[in-house]
Amino acid sequence: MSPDNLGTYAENTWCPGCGNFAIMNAIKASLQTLAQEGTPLENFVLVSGIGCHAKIVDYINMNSFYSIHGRTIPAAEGIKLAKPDLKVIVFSGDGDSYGEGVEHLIFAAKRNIDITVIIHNNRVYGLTTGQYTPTSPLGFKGRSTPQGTNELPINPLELMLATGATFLARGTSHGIELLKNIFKEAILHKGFSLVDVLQVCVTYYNMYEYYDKRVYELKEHNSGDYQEALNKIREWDYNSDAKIPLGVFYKKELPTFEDRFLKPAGPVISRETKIKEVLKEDI
Ligand SMILES: Cc1ncc(C[n+]2csc(CCOP(=O)(O)OP(=O)(O)O)c2C)c(N)n1
Ligand code: SF4
Ligand SMILES: [Mg+2]
Repeated sequence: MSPDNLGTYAENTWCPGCGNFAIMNAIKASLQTLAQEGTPLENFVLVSGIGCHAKIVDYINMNSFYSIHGRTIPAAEGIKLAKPDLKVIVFSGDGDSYGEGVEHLIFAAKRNIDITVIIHNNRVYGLTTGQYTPTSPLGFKGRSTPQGTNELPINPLELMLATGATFLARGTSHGIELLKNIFKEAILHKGFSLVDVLQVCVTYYNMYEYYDKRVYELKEHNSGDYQEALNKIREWDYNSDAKIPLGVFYKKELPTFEDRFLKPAGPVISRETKIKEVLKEDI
């Protein structure tokens, strides 16, 4: 494991032009910077689900855990609770964590566990060849919906804000400099952080042109104001043709799950002693 060379021997099987390359290059750069600034690479664990996105852990030479579809978050939470000093970074798909595993995402945000979740949100099931996901727009035509979907997408950042996430950001796979900065900030944040990356799947849902025309970077960010963050998050609902804000929407320091769960327990006392104490109080 060396910050200068994080590559592996594994053959890369992503399609040429896939947005996953940008996420991989950005996270490598962020981790290299963090290593130079004093956090050894051994202190990180990368966790992935199942999908095209998940192969990222095969391509980065660091400690990692390949979990199962929809269960990246519980795996990451287990690692964090067993070894709270580790920095745990999850790579998950929109199908993986906004679909099958959404309940885990909600509860991880609710308890503000100190992990970083990076969603490769290509708004399609890439690996299984083009079915719709919770963030596909209304009318999306794919393998399972040849006539177009009849459902509106969810806004995952709105869901995460409502359920208690303390760091929320969005980037795209066409903006690697912004991604590097956001990833680093998300990893350094103490608490549950989620970065929704509009990652383009060139094969099943090529949105490069669409995003390039609409994205803009937020000037003011790092807001800990819930209503302000909500207003920004609602500017684009994953369905409309509105402008798409990128950057950090929300950032707030609050006690984490580990702070509460792992605090030293009081001395163990027997049931008999406890009863005696209670009886004394009654006298
Ligand atoms: C428990 C379980 N359910 C379903 C699948 C089938 N499956 C594998 S990958 C996938 C979807 C992947 O989509 P996403 O998470 O968006 O990742 P992408 O390929 O787009 O990166 C599905 C449904 C599985 N392997 N395991
Ligand atoms: S199918 Fe899509 S997400 Fe999967 S590797 Fe190819 S371009 Fe990337
Ligand atoms: Mg996907």
